[in-house]
Amino acid sequence: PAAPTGPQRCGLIAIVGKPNVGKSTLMNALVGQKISITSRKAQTTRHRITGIRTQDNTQFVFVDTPGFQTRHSRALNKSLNKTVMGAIGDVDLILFVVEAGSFTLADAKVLSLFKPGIPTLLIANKLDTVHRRHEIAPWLRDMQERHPFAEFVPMSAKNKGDIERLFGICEKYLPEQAWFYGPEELTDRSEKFLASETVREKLFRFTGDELPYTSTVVIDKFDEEPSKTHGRFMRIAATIVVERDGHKAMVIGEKGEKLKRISTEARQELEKLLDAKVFLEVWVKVKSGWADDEARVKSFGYE
Ligand code: GDP
Ligand code: K
Ligand code: MG
Repeated sequence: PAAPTGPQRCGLIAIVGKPNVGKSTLMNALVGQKISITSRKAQTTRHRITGIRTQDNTQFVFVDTPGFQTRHSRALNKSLNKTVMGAIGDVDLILFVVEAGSFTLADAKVLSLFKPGIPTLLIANKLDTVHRRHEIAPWLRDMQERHPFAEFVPMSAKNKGDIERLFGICEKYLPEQAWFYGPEELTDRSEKFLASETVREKLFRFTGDELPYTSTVVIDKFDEEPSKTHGRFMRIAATIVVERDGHKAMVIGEKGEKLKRISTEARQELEKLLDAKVFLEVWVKVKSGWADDEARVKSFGYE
C-alpha cells in the first residue's frame, strides 16, 4: 500500500451497552484479532479493554466495557459499573450497542447514563437474526425520538462488509492528532492479562449455564523459560476461584474431564496468541463470598 499522506487522526471510541448485545464480538472484529473474550453469558467482560486498529492515517482506539449491571448490590457489580462510567467519560465517540429491533428497560438504563455532547452512534447489532426486516425502519424512527443519535447503523458484528463500513463512519468523528500507540499495537493489555481472560473464557464456555458468574481466574505463574527446541516457551499456572464446593465439582467434572477440556483449549489458544509453546496448569480453589467482598474483588484485579 502507498504510504499515508496528510495529518494523523486518532481518537477513543467506547463500545457500550447492556450484557450480551455483542460488544466484545464487535471489538474483536474491528481490531481483527481476538482481544476481548466473548460467550453467551452476561458478565463475560469484566474489565475495560482497549483494542487498537491503525489504518492509513487513522488510529482507532476502541474501548470495550463490561455490560452495565442493573443489580447493584454485589461489590463485583459496583466495580463493573464504575469501569463502564470511567470509559465513557472522556471519549470522542460512543457506539451504543443494542439488538436490532429491540429496546428494553436495561438498554434505557445504559442510555440514561450518557452525558450530552459526545457523538453517539446507535449500533443495531445482530441484524442477521432479524426475520422481519420491514419492522426495522419504524423501530429506528422510534429510536430517533429517544436520543439525539448522530447516526444509525443496522449491522451484524459477524459480517465483514458491515465492519468495514463502520470504520468509514467512525473515522469522521476522530480528531486530527498524533497516534497514541505504535501502528502495530493491538491492545494495551499485558500478555498475562490475556492469559487469565483466555482461561476464563473457556471456563464460561464449558460449564454451560450451571456455573454462576461469580467465578474468576488468577494467574499464579507466567514465566518465559529458555528452550532449545521452541522459539519461546511459557510456563503458566492459573487458579479458577469459585464460591462453593459444589461449583468446584462442576468445574472439575467427572474424572476431571471438564477441567482437562478447559485447560487444553486454553493452552491451544494461548499458544497462538503468545506465539509460543505453552505449558499450562489449571487449579480450582474455593473462596466463599469473594464477589461480595470489596477488598477481595480488588485483590483479584478489578478496578
Ligand atoms: P457482550 O456481552 O455485549 O460483549 O456480547 P458478546 O460479544 O460476548 O456476544 C454475546 C453473544 O452474541 C455471543 O454468543 C456472540 O457470538 C453473539 N453475537 C454477537 N454479535 C452477533 C451478531 O452480529 N449476530 C449474531 N447472530 N450473533 C452475535
Ligand atoms: K457476553
Ligand atoms: Mg463483552
